[in-house]
Amino acid sequence: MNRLIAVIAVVAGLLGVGAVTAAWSAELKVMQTQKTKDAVIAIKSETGQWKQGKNAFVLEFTSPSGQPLDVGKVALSTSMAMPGMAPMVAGAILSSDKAPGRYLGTIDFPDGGTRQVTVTWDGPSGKGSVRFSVPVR
Ligand SMILES: [Cu+2]
Repeated sequence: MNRLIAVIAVVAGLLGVGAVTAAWSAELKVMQTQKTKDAVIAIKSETGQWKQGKNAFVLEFTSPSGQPLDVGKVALSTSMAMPGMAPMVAGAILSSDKAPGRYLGTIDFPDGGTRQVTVTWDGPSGKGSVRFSVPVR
C-alpha cells in the first residue's frame, strides 16, 4: 500500500492538484481526533503520520453517535512558528469523497516540525472549527 501512496503523490504532483481518487482501504490509521458538541473530526492516513513532502490523507466528520456527518464546505490549513521569521503556512487540497462527511486531502510540507492545524466547515449542520497539533516527521 505504500507503493499506492507513492503513486498517488507522484500523480498529484504531476497534476499539481489533489486529484486523489484512489479507493482507500479500511486500513487507515487515525492520526488525531477532536470533538465539538456536534461533531467528531478525525484525520487519518495509511501510515498514521505526516512526513516532509507530499502527503495524502482523509478527513472524516461523524456525529457524536458515530453517524457520517455532512458538513458542506471544508478547509484545512496549517501553520508552524519559525523563530525569527514569519510562520510557515500550508493548506490542504480537499475533495469530497463519495461517502458523506469524508474528504480526501493532499498537503505538502517543505520541512518537518509540529504544525498547528485548523479545520473549518460550513454546511447543513452549521459552522465550526477545531485545532489540532500534528507533528511532521
Ligand atoms: Cu518550518
